[in-house]
Amino acid sequence: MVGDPRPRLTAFTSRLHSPAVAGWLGIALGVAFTLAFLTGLASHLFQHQPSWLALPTRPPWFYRVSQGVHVVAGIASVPLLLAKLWTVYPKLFAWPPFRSLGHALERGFVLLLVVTALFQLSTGIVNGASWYPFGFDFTSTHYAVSWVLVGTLVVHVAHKWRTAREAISGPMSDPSDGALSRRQFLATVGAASGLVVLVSAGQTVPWLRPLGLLANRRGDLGPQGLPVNRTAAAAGVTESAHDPAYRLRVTGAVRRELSLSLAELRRLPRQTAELPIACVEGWSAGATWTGVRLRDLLDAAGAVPGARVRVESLQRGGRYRESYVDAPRVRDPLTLLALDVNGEPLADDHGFPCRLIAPNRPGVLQTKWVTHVEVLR
Ligand SMILES: Nc1nc2c(c(=O)[nH]1)N[C@H]1C(S)=C(S)[C@@H](COP(=O)(O)O)O[C@H]1N2
Ligand SMILES: [Mo]
Repeated sequence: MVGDPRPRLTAFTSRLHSPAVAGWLGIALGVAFTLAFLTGLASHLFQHQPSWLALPTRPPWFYRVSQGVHVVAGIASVPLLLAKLWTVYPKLFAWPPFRSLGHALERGFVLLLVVTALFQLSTGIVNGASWYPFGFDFTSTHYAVSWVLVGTLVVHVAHKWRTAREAISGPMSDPSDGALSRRQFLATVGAASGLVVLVSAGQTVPWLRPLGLLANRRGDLGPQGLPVNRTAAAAGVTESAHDPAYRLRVTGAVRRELSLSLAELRRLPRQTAELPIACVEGWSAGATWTGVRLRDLLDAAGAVPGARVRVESLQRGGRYRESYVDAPRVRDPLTLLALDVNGEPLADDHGFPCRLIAPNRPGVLQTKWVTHVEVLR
């Protein structure tokens, strides 16, 4: 078509580049992104609990489900976003690029939306694979960009609401001329989205484990039927964990400090709790833990009532060598310093000689190789 004077948009002839297809995909993406944002916000608050916010200890599995929804919504969004970008890409070639200041602003917003959406999905997926090819800190950047994405999304939805509603309200029947109809295209994208969820959700949904082709971890693989995040060797604690001089110390706002050897710790009354480890990287697994209740230990030390604690690991460096336990979790009968998992003494990689396990809490805060509990007022 040399010298064709028609505008460039006519070069895109597929009926799939239609407002109705874009509208339906937009709705699906809107739902998925909203779920991912809300559960991501929850995860942020659980990991960086502000002092004014009490986070419930029940149900014990809440964080596990919330984080599972977060990861599944993100994974489901990948085919939806790619399809949506393909549907609307002729618009990227619209000519002239800007008709007015308003139009320039609108295109700027769409560009920001596309870039932040691609950024969130790609950083989330590489985090799930524990792979950090970028130079920035994952959690804080992923969290900050989520606000930009949501802000841009709100503007975009407000702007497109009417057009999309009109586009999807009419019947969507295409002539059966052999080319893919819009219905078939949407069904295919929906199926692709469902399929990637099915083959990856096994990392967090036990009955989908056999299908977990793309699952980054399987909840039942690893020593004692439980995945390992950081091994004892990687944390540099193999020796100190087996040192006969190991003590669990309870200090701080207490009437008498405790210093217990492993043998003494094992002689204390024991309790059992069924609790999951729910890693922020998207895998989770339930286990049966047996050990000493944190509150019993604090009572034995005569801790001040209503105390929080800082739990410290034998691990010398690293971000997750310590964690804080808020007062409701300290008092919760399910919060243990576990010595056994699934009926055996903890494997080195799961935190031997003792690890924290508390209800409704992200995996990053379930500190392994615990040696010190500091009672805070
Ligand atoms: N001391 C210490 N404890 C830690 C970690 C760590 O790096 N160091 N990783 C945490 C993370 S991110 C998770 S998901 C859980 C995993 O526990 P597991 O390896 O026993 O499954 O341990 C947590 N406890
Ligand atoms: Mo984790």
